[in-house]
Amino acid sequence: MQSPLRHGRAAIGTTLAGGALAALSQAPERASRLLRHRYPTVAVTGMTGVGKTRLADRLSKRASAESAAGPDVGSAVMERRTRRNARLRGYRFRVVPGENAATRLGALDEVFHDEPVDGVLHVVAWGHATPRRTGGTTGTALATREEQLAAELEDWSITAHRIASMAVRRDRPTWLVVAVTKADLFADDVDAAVHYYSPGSGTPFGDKLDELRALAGGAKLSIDVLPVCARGGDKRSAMPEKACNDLLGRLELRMAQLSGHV
Ligand SMILES: Nc1nc2c(ncn2[C@@H]2O[C@H](COP(=O)(O)OP(=O)(O)O)[C@@H](O)[C@H]2O)c(=O)[nH]1
Ligand SMILES: [Mg+2]
Repeated sequence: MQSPLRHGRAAIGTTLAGGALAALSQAPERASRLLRHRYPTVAVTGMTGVGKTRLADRLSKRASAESAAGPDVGSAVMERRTRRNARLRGYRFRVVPGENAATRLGALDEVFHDEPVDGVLHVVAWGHATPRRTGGTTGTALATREEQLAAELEDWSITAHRIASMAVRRDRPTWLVVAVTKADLFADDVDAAVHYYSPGSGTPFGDKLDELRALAGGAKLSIDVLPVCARGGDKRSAMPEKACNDLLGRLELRMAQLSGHV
């Protein structure tokens, strides 16, 4: 049996049918552009233990599951989170595993090459990453802050290269937000931390950001550095929960601006 639609189209003739078919074949392309506009993809990068999962969970309003596996277990697979709001706008987060796992390379390929993301949230913690043991080893993992900062820098070099090659390949601009998280752990030094991670600061991290900007082209890459924390202290602490929520709110606002949501 013929459907009414097919019947109607046949009756109207080939010209209109051709137009309708053309429109149909463009539909997936338009739908994906609309999806990208409303739900831009965001790569969440940074070394292991730095607070990526926590932050992505907060930003997607998802409660962190700190139960079964324990709180300090790294993830070897890409974590996907979606944030939706009432106005059908949000983000699709892709948390790249920070482990030294083979899956990390695949995940980096995915977010910076195969399905290039719209923006990057690079997470750092001013040397306060939670040390994790590599699979198979025993004993407590301990690292000094200096070692952690050096590890952050090494991790950033790899990610920065990927961002640069993605940015030069595309016409539209890419945004990068360096999220300096765990601010509750250095509440009195937040300005110094933000300075350390800022372009033009002359610090090792700042130098790498300058290099990245020169490689990618200033107009093609916007860079913001924002302090944040995914978990605040109690009321009497230097960074109580409310202060953390304010910082989180500022990060959300900036991401919304960068994504054209506001
Ligand atoms: N004090 C504090 N701890 C945090 C914060 N964010 C994450 N953490 C803790 O740091 C550890 C590592 O966080 P996680 O999100 O798993 O790091 P990931 O390996 O980068 O995904 C966990 O124990 C978190 O509870 C924060 O803003 N402040
Ligand atoms: Mg994680």
